[in-house]
Amino acid sequence: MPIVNWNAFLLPYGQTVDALCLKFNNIIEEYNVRGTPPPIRSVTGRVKKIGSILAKANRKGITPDRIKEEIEDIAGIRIQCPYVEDIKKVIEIIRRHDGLDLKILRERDYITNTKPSGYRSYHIMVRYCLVTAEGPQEINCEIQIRTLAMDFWATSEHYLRYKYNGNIPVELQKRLHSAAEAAFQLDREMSLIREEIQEVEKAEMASNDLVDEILANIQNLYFSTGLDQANRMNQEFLGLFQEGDMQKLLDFNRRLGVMTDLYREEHGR
Ligand code: 0O2
Repeated sequence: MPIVNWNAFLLPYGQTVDALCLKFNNIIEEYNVRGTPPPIRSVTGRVKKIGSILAKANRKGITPDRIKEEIEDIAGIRIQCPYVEDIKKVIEIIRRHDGLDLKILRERDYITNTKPSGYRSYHIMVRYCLVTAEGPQEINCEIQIRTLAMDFWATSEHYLRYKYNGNIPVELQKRLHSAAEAAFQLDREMSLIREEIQEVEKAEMASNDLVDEILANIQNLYFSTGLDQANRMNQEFLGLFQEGDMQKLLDFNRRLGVMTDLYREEHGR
């Protein structure tokens, strides 16, 4: 039966996109809390426009009553990874969820098997189990995993494909091919210097965590010993922070802890 109410038809796809975006954003947060650089830089999602659904159905000879079953990317998630190596980590994370809230239907590796256009990306088709008022509903979704460089190339090429109605002029196609090659080289180079960048990233995360901890300890000190002591320590902290010596800040934080503990022991609180 053809779709009559598109809003009602598309609603669970939008909810699936929201649920999956939240899931991957939670994973990013988990890594951040652990102080480990996340393999995901950002997650975006979209529900295919009605016009694109109909055009795809026409192109593939899909009858209106088979759209739900045969167009598997009405819901789509795009995961951008900083480095090529991160793509594998994300694939593993998704595979660990297979059989839980989602089922993996198919995987397509357009990174090893680059498309003739120059397109590189890893696709995982999943069937997501959506919680609805009428009970669980299974919704297909395509997850595209790619690096930032691959993503930049693919979105630009997609615009050009749209502009030229699928027939990109040969000269422009050649330039796109060399741009794809440049993106590939960029990913390789970035992978080679990745460890050095991540060391700095980790140090920055640790330093931010330490500052949060110090400020919380100064606040504790204020509650235990009063304003004067807390003010003095706050001034000292600001001076040390400007110096930017991590070891001095660590020592200072330890001192703060000891001061609060001592005061509490002496005053029995
Ligand atoms: P949109 O507008 O991005 O949603 P198949 O499963 O083989 O019968 P399908 O579904 O076209 O056919 O699968 P394929 O080839 O894996 O493509 C799925 C999606 O990957 C596309 O969806 C694009 O988003 C993206 N993609 C695939 N090839 C290219 C490419 O050469 N360039 C760009 N920029 N993206 C590509 P849609 O529905 O084609 O488009």
